[in-house]
Amino acid sequence: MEPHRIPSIPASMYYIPNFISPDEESHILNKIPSNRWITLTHRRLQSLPARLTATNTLLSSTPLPEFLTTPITPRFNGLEIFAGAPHGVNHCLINEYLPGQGIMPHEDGAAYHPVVATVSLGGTVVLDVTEKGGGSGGEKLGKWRILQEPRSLLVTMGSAYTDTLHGIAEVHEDDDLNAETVANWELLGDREPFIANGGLNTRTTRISLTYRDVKKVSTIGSKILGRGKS
Ligand SMILES: O=C(O)CCC(=O)C(=O)O
Repeated sequence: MEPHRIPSIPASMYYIPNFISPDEESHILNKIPSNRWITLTHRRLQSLPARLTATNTLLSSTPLPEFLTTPITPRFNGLEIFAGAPHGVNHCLINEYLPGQGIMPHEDGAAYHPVVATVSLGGTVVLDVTEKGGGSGGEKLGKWRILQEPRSLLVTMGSAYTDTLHGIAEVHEDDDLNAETVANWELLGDREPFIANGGLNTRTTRISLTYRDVKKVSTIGSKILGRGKS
């Protein structure tokens, strides 16, 4: 993973362009169920195999559907991304963002093993990463911008997971994109479109697949219904 490490950001975030092929991207986009969207005010999402309970438990004995695992999770295994995770990957959040939609700065928190792997599909977007405040309010907090191209993989772990917030601005265009302002500029698959467009990215619909390992898992609900293994 070392060649993919994003410099200047707290350890560690990694960016891999073209993690999946255009055909694989189309296949996944076609397989996303059209009837499972949960509509929020500023975006819609699907939580698979199930939403977490109020106590951050994954109540399911169903594995992730095939379209979310093949070919992606064997590639995670090859890179040992979730090697230290108790269950490997057991959860995927599918988020859809139309132009002008985003997500408030937040952290992913203690419900998950502290590794996140995000595959981007469709449009390009800037992810804003901010150092968490120490409380006094006086200190200058680190800020970084990560450009996520379609078919790329972004991995966050370590103090990048525990000590930063991430969010996506609700804009129609990301501007001022260049080597000075984009932390993963040198790692991008293709910088030319942004250079040719004066540092501008015009947003189109983007779907992200956020893979994580939920720490607390219970199959009790399915056992009560008689579908458990034992
Ligand atoms: O869509 C993304 O890249 C970010 C998603 C995210 O932050 C989340 O699901 O917690």
